[in-house]
Amino acid sequence: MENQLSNMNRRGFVKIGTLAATATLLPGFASAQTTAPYKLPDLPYGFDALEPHIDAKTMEIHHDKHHAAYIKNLNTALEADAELAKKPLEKLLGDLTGIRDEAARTTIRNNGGGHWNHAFFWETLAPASKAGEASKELAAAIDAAFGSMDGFKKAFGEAAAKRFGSGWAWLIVKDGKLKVTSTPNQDNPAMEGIVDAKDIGTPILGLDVWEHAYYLHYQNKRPDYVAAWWNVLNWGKASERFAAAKG
Ligand code: MN3
Repeated sequence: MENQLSNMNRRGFVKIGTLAATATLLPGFASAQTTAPYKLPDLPYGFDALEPHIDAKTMEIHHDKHHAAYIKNLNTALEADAELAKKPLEKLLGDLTGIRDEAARTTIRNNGGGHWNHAFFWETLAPASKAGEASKELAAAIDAAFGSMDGFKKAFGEAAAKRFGSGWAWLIVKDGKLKVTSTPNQDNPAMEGIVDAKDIGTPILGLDVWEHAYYLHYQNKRPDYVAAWWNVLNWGKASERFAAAKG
């Protein structure tokens, strides 16, 4: 359904050639503001809640400095354009090619993507004691797509390890099926016309593989960070997102 809507609007966009809003493939956030100016959302747990898998200092710098900087830059760009500022972030990111000014488009791509991806990432994590399990439906879809949970973790870990430089590994729903992919920088699976068509879909999980996400504790050992991440993955949230994406 969501995908059909997206295709329909994409055709509409091409046909009428206006800034018509495309359907967003991004789930929203319960506590998020819908339009600018954006504020840094609180973490849903303490900085040290993910220890020893993700250390407190990394979480503090990642949230208070990196995420805060994306928001500041995003707000600055939107202050300069009242029309863009009225659009919800999910719509801006889903229709970046509709932003005519190249500088604004680049800033919103990098910093709007940075804000959205990090807000999504914090909610993707949970203390190990609260990580839970995949719903029956999500577990069955993982088995169908990857053969087993281990098969999924292997595919996801490879996507995370092979992403050269900075970026994200994703589990997305595309055409009703689960798929692993990755994007560079702060791009995400809603950026139609920006990222490769094969990477477009509704995100269920996202893993930040920028060095700032792990370097203090793991240094160059990105695969160790990815392996530890499974311990603090919020399966309840992933299952909710999957149910919503499947409609
Ligand atoms: Mn980050």
